[in-house]
Amino acid sequence: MGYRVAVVGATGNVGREMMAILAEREFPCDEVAAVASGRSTGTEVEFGDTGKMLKCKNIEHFDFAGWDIALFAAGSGPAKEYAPKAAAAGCVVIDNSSLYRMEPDVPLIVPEVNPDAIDDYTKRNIIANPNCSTAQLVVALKPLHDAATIKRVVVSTYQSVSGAGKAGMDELFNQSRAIFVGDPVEPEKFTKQIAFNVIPHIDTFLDDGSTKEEWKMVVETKKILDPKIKLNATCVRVPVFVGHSEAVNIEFENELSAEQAMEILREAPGCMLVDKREDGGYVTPVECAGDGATYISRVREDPTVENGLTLWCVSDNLRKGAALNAVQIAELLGRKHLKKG
Ligand code: 11C
Repeated sequence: MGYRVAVVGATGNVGREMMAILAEREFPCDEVAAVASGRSTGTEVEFGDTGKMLKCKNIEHFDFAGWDIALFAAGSGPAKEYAPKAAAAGCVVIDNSSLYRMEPDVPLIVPEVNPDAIDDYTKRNIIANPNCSTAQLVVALKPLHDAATIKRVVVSTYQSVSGAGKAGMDELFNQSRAIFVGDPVEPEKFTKQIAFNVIPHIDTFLDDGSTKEEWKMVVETKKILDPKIKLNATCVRVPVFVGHSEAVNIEFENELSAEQAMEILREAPGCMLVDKREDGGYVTPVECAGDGATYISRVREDPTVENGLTLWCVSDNLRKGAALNAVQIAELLGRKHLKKG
């Protein structure tokens, strides 16, 4: 016997990836429901590449009783309204929005990093999925932290437009075309032109001059990996469709050579080291799109600090940064708690 799984936000970028990944990984589902807003009721979505079409059900009338797991990818508004209802009906919610991540009684999980934190899921019946830029970062940091204890991280991100949903992808496409044909460019989703440009601003501004995306990287890394780690982030939107990249500078308590770090990263769960130290011997977003690993390249010592390393990491933000991590959480939940299948 398998699980009954509802995907909430099934028509969005992340919801569609959730469907694809459930099918690809042969998650033991007896039944899958595609759930969406009233606007999308009746819209058909494919369950992965199986040819099986699911008609979207309206979230307003969906009864979560009898469903084991709900993967929410509908944003904070629907998560606020419907996740507690689903949880109260006995369905475990794995939510991709930022709403519950920092609640002390909601586990925030990256299975390669803090799998045991999932044991607290019963407090609310809600588990949070981290922000995409945090997920890939902590996958890369965890094995290095275990080896030499990280004190401080300085990270600059290069985040693709798919992080801003389908509207972000459409805006990059339409602006690129407009520039080629000489039409005017009018930013809508982003604050400035994104085609052939970079924008040092993701999410809202906070009082200290940082952005909420940068704040999320700080607090989520602390919650998932270690509250003692100091982190400074600059988050930048770049004209890439899928795949977030990060330039990461790390200061350790103890000595760790680049050679030792590469040895560790070669074996670390979720990591794929590609570091040939030659032209093209590194990974870019185009190559990681559609894949689940966090690719790590350009590992080198930083001679300006004691025990410092710098590296480059890239991952598919819709997969490890969102849908894949959520399905991995569901698999972990199944293995540790909701045994079926
Ligand atoms: C972006 N990281 O690239 C964001 C998208 O808190 O889950 C995901 C926002 C979040 O725009």
